Amino acid sequence: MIVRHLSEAEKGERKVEAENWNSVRLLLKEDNMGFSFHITTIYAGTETPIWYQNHLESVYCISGEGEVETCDDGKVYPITPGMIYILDKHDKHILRAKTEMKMACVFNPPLNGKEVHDENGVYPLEAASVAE
Ligand code: 9YT
Repeated sequence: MIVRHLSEAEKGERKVEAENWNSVRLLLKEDNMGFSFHITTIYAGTETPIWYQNHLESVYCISGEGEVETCDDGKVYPITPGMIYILDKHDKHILRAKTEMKMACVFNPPLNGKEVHDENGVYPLEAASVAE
């Protein structure tokens, strides 16, 4: 069994910083679980375009408030604690945080831990192999 704690993980390399968010990657590809699990903090007042063309992601809101808009149909879904959105179609979307939001995120395939979004809001699959 593997045991980790957020308060320890966020002190080291598991914490990745981007302009609008940071993410503590508690479970990664190297753990061989077939998915990765992250606690992501989205900064208040930010708007982030995201399109995971190579990954499926589920995002559960632990705290904070915001909204997510799916680009294909312009639908806007409020985000509140307890809400989960599941990007089962590699949905292109825009994530807006009204307050700081804490999210639990699961990725399939798993991230290797180094990824930050490229200019299209994408994690290239190649990033995984480069870091291996
Ligand atoms: C909700 C979301 O996708 N935020 C971007 C960061 C991502 N969750 C990650 O890399 O952990």
